[in-house]
Amino acid sequence: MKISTIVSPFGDLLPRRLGLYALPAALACGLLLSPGGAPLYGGVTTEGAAVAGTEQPLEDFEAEVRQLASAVDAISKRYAAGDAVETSFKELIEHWEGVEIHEAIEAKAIYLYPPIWQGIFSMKKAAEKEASPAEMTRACERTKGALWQALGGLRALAEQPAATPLHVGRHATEIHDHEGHGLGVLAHTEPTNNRIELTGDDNMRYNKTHFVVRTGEPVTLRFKNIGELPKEVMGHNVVILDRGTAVEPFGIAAASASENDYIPTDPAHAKSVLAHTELLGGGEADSITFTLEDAGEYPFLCSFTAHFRLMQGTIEAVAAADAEPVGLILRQLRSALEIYEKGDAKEAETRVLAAYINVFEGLEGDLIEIDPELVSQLELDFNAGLPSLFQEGAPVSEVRAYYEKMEARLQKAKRFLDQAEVERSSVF
Ligand SMILES: [Cu+2]
Repeated sequence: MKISTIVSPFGDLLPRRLGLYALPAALACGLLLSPGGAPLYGGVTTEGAAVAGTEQPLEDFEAEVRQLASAVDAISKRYAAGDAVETSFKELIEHWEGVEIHEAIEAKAIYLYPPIWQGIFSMKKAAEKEASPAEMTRACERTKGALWQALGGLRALAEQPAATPLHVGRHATEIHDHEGHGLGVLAHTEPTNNRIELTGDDNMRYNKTHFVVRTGEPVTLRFKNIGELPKEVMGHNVVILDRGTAVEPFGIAAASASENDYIPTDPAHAKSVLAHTELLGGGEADSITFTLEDAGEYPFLCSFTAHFRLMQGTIEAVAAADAEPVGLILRQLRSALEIYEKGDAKEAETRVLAAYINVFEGLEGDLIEIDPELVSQLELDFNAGLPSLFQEGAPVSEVRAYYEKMEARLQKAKRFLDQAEVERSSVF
């Protein structure tokens, strides 16, 4: 959802690419080209190429990045001259949220997304604390660098769409940074429909490791072994254990139950098994249904010999009230905070991003019509505010204070959404 289409006084009246930013584009070409005419940041040269799944040619994205970069430069200049830049940030954010490349990154390469927000946020922060012009310039360079990198990332996608499985959508599982390092499994939270879709592969990986379901209602779990290897060497299953069961001793005991497809039969371990799929070879699938009566975390694992070391996760059962979207986001953010306190800033960041992509994005559409500024602020919170604090290694008290502000904004969003729901239902 693009904020500028709502906020911009031009609305949809002007074709954005042709009209709205034509002037800054012309200026940008002058500002950003080196004397030889080559783009300073390494522009796109792939002519006529388009990112798989979008109709948008890369040249259009490049033009958009130039316009954004020029807007960033303008802020830097204005700041150095001592002029107020507060409204410029609003415009810059609206500009960024309105361009096509924004949408392409969101849909195709989400790992390119946070650095841009972080850049914009660092500019905003520099202004707020009245930093030196040099510091503002650094923040501006950071933003521009992230924009050009994003363009480069999309170009790479366009050039090898098949070789790099980077497509990241709402049901995405794993995200990577631009060097291809995994940023972790992106499924810590999703609005639950009590349906679990899980795959296992020949690398001994589940595609997801965390699910949220509602207590007291049937859960359907569909599991597929998407590998090619036979069950004898790379069999996978999903075994759901009772709350509090230690995975490691269970997994070790299960290894000696090969005659029973690795489901232990001794009473001590058998009583921990709440449900399990068949043991599957490559290409096979199985579906099971079970109900978790009590709230809490239920471990699951693949019980094939030693697979639990890589293949395990948790199903979190929550009361229906905690399963509504804002409740889910808040729980997820709190878990990010806890993880951060334990020293894993990277994982904390991943959780925040997961809450953003898996849940908040789904609310944006309704919320944007009610309070676009609130949405804009929350976009910043998710993509830059909280992640920046994690990256900086900010004191826990500061992170908590930020979370509390964010929680207040999310509660406000929830009130709006609840109100809208009431009004909607009273129409019918
Ligand atoms: Cu396995």
